[in-house]
Amino acid sequence: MKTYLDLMRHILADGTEKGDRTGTGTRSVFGYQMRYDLQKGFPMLTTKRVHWKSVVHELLWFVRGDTNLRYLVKSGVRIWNEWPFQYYLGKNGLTEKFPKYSPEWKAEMKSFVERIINDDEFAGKWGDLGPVYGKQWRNFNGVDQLAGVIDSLKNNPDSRRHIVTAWNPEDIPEMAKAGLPPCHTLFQFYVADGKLSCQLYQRSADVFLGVPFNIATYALLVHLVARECGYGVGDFVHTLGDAHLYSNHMNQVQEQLSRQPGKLPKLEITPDAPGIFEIGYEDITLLDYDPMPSIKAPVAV
Ligand code: UFP
Repeated sequence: MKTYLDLMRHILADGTEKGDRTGTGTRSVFGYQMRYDLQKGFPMLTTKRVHWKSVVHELLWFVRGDTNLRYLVKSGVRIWNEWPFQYYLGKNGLTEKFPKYSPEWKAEMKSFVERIINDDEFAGKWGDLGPVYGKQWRNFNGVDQLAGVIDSLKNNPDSRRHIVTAWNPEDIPEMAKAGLPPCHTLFQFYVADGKLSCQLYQRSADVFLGVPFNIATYALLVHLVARECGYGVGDFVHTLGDAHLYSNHMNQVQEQLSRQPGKLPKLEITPDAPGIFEIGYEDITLLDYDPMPSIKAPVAV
């Protein structure tokens, strides 16, 4: 994972100080590309712990076309909670009663999550995140892009049109409940020598917090699609638009850069597991993942 550390070094050396939507401030470059050969191991960061369980559950949630928070919170994944919760507080005139990150806010979040899990009507109303990734991948204005691309990968591997886009301009205004328009904007598959490669265009990249997670998600997607189509795995090519380090992550970045990358883990999928649309969490295992300890950093919101 030296590739990832090189990106951090590049931003520190050649980046520009730049303001951003969150008011935090960043050091940023525009346009950068990384390449991970998936034959050489699974590109999960070893210089800090990345939360594997969230990577797998979130990807399966996208792949199934689910856009409701319920599956994630039932699986113990919290990464999408904040925005729908804040939206719920806002719509119910509760934003001032529960100041962000206060003990009361945390307690209210806990009861929000419990109601999403236990109350069907509540989950239907407040757990639905709107037209996020799952919707666009499986039903972009009626088109099942993921099933279509899998079909074309099997039947017309040389095609140069194996594309899935999450960027649906008409739906962007409806993404308030999810907080953000899609960060991973578009991906393309490529088949050569019986191996499947994938390139992602990510419009905006929080290099310290978001990118390690994004790399793992797409590496896993390549494995799942390759298995579905009967190919081996090739490269994951990660292309970034605005690649930034937040100004309040700089100590963590230095800590990260002081660590030596270790051996990459391996991905194992149960041989008789069902296909990509039915496969479960328990069928997907990361072997020999022995990272250095996690490094905490504030999320810019
Ligand atoms: N971000 C990522 N990866 C993700 C994701 C968000 O790096 O998968 F969902 C970061 C990028 C940026 C912020 O720092 O979240 C999104 O803000 P904006 O919409 O202003 O680009």
